[in-house]
Amino acid sequence: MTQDPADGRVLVIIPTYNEAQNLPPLLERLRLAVPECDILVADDNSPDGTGRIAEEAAAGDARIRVLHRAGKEGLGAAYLAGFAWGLERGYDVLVEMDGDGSHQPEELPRLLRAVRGGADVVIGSRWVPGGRIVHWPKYRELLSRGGSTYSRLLLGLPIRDVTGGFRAFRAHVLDAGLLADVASQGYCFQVDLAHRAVRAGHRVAEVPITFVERSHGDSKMSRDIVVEALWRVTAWGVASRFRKLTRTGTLES
Ligand SMILES: Nc1nc2c(ncn2[C@@H]2O[C@H](COP(=O)(O)OP(=O)(O)O)[C@@H](O)[C@H]2O)c(=O)[nH]1
Ligand SMILES: [Mg+2]
Repeated sequence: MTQDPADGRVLVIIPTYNEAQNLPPLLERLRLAVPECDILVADDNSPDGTGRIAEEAAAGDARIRVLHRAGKEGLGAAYLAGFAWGLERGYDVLVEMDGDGSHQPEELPRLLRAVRGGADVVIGSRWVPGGRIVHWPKYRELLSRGGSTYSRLLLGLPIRDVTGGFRAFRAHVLDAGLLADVASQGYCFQVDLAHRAVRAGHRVAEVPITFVERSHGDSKMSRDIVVEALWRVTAWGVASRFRKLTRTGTLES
């Protein structure tokens, strides 16, 4: 019998910037919820000492490793470095998970089950039936729902939670072709990956999650991140419409 990738080695990548209070309880919960996974913390030299705290956790658990990056370069760059680290080491499944406790480790087995069920990419989704948000301010909900709907319609994606960052990928999805020239830095990195995965013909599934807003520290969401997402998604949407039109010949005659 061939081994299913989801029964293989799983690497959970956690990007962190100033998550000193959130990281230790998260690592404990993750260890309990998915004892067999390895964990990579990708820290951007957090001023609050998150990198040192991650090292302390790694000293007591051989399955935790820390990628120290020179400075804050955004979520996308931290994930790209984490993916490269995991792919070099032959992991079968790579998981994205926030370091502030919003993504619940106890729900990760459900994502991994969907990988085992045949999906190439599994998105933990707030906006499918059964998905929930807890303690999120109304403006964040509206921004997130609006961002997902805009991206879904403009890019023609069969995905409800396009911006969600709790995901599991079969390793083969994250090949050099898929990741070539990814320039998105902030949260539109997630839209970018979803768009690329759908265009490459991978099977993308969503499973409902309960997203719990952080109780410590600050969100790194900023106006710049929203503006980046808006202009990039709009540019991709226009480009893909243009491609469709030229394919059908409507622009050529
Ligand atoms: N390494 C790294 N992690 C980041 C960066 N920006 C955000 N993060 C992490 O990405 C995750 C999600 O960020 P968060 O601020 O909670 O975003 P929100 O949930 O949308 O408000 C958290 O674990 C952050 O620490 C960054 O520039 N570098
Ligand atoms: Mg958060």
